[in-house]
Formats: sequence, C-alpha cells, structure tokens
Amino acid sequence: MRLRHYWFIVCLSNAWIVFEAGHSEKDTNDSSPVECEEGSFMLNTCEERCECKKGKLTSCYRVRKDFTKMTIEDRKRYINTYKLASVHPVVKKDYEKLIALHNTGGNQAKVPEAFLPFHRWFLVEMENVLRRIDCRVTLPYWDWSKNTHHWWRGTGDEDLWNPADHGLGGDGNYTDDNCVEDGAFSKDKWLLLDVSGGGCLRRNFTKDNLLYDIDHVKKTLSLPLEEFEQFEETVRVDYHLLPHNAIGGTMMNPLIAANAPELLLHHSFMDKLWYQWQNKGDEYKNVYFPSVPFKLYGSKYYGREWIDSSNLPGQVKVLYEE
Ligand SMILES: *[C@@H]1O[C@H](CO)[C@@H](O)[C@H](O)[C@H]1NC(C)=O
Ligand SMILES: *[C@@H]1O[C@H](CO)[C@@H](O)[C@H](O)[C@H]1NC(C)=O
Ligand SMILES: *[C@@H]1O[C@H](CO)[C@@H](O)[C@H](O)[C@H]1NC(C)=O
Ligand SMILES: [Cu+2]
Repeated sequence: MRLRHYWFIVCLSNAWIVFEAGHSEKDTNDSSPVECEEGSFMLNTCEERCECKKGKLTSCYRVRKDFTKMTIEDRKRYINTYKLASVHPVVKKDYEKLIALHNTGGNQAKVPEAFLPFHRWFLVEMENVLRRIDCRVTLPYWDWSKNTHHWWRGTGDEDLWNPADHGLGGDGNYTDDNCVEDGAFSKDKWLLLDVSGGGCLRRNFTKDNLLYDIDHVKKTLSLPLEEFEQFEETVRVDYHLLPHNAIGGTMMNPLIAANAPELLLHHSFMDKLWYQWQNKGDEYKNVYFPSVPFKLYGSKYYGREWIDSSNLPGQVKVLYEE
C-alpha cells in the first residue's frame, strides 16, 4: 500500500510538470512570474525543487534520489542520458575529460584530505554534463546497505542490476572475460572509452553479503563530532571499497573504474552519507576540510569550496531524498 501511495504522488507531480511545460514559453526562465503560493515548494521545468517567493521560484535544488525508488521512466531517462554522454557531439569531450581525470587522479583523490570533496566536485561535474543533454537528470544513488544480502539481485523491478532498460544489467560472463552481456550496458550496446582501454564493461560479482548494513551505517552517522576522522575513514575505506571489490571487473580497477556506470551511483551514496553527517549541525558541516591547504586534483577548487551542498560553486544546490 505504501508503495502504491508513493507512485501515485510521483505520477501526479509528473503530470503537473508536463502540464506546466506545455503552458510555458520555450525560453521561460525560473525568474519569470509563476502562480504559486508564497513559501510553497514547486518543481521547475528542470524538475528542481524550488521555493516560491513573491511569485518567483527561488532556491532551486537538484534532487538526487534512491535509484530503486525512482519511477521506471526516470530510471530509463537517467540511463539513456548517461549512455548518450559518451557519444553526444556536444558533451562527449567533457565527459571523456572527466573520466580521464578520474582515471589518473583516483589515487590522489583517495586521501582523507580529498576523498569526500573531490568526489562531490566530480559528481556535480558529471551531473552538469548529463544535464546539458536533459536538465531534468540528477545523479541517483545506490544505497546498497538496504540490501546487503542480495545486493547482486537483478530480477526485481526495483533492482539496480535489472537487465531491462531501466537497470544497469548484471554480472559479467565468466567464460567471456567477465564482459557484461545483458542490459543497457551489454558489450553489443556500449563500450568503455579509449582513455579507459576500450572494450566491454566487466563485472565479476562476489556474491557474499556486504558487511555493512543499515544499522552499521546508522552507527557511523551517529559518531560524535570529535570522531570525524573515524567517520571519514569508515566511508572512504570500508564503505567505499567494499562494493568496488564486490562488483569486481571494471569497478575494481581504479585506473578505469570511473568508466563503470555504477560508479556514479555508488559515489552518490558516499556523498549522501557525508551530506547526512553534515546535516547534524554547522560544526559537523564545517569540520576538517576548511584547514586543508591544497586544491582538489584536476580542479581549480579547494575542498572547502565543496562543503556546503546548498551552496556549491556554480550556484549548484543539491539535496538527497530518502
Ligand atoms: C528571466 O525572466 C525575467 C522576467 O521575465 C527577465 O527579466 C530576465 O531577463 C530573464 N532572464 C533570462 C536569463 O532570460
Ligand atoms: C558466455 O560467453 C560464452 C563464450 O563467449 C558464450 O558461449 C555464452 O553463450 C555466454 N553466456 C551467456 C549467458 O551469455
Ligand atoms: C572472478 O573473481 C573470483 C574471486 O571472486 C576469481 O577467483 C576469478 O578468477 C575471477 N574471474 C575472472 C575471470 O577474473
Ligand atoms: Cu570509488
């Protein structure tokens, strides 16, 4: 029943968006007057969540969602947009640049001084690329802690690894060098970039329970301020590496992992954990990174510029939906 209720709401808001888009001028921007109730929240034409102030949509947030709770249509849109990025004449170069940068910078980005802010920056850059193709797209997250026992399952509509065009496909074929041969990223439909050595996307699932479940994550998030270093290390080392290794194949090779479509969903979840920790209070938000004196790898930014998800460079605002 709860599920049904949820879908109903989603359908309603989608219907509203279609209606709204249909009645807007093509070049309408979000500062044009709209009919909305002061202080209420509305989606703009890019499906950002905005607040209505004096008849204007302001403070618009990109909403990142749990992949397994998104509508089938939204999941297809994300996957199609992601696949387009690697062939799209306008964004292809920027997409490749980011993958290449992560391939070479992965190691530097794995240190405590950089891991969280570097990946927050990287995710926004990737999201920006996808949004130039379709501005309604945001990066979904994959909360594997909710499904540690059957994390590899792909048979349900809600499963990340579903072989239909609303999933990422499943395990690689052991007798074919671990190439993925089903779903949207099967080797006959999609290949890695040349900067990642080309060829098929590979996976070699280790079908063991993941060690860190919802309760473990809860405990980590409840660590006190003084234990930020413990929090950071748990996310960067334990939570981050486990799915990389359990998925295997492309995800397990740091020199090309950024080219695996699941990397963004996994790192989006890592970013969400930091976001949740930061939302415990201003001191949690600002701990540690303001004192780091060097720039993020391959970026013009310092880590401290990527601390506040509601005020990121480029006027980007991000929120994570449960
Ligand atoms: C957005 O709309 C407002 C009001 O119609 C207009 O004044 C403004 O110039 C527009 N901005 C852009 C970037 O088109
Ligand atoms: C796995 O690869 C082998 C060798 O290429 C092929 O014969 C077989 O059909 C593949 N299995 C699946 C399930 O696609
Ligand atoms: C897949 O991973 C297992 C360990 O989980 C390993 O024994 C096996 O050799 C790997 N297969 C390939 C083809 O890499
Ligand atoms: Cu990673």
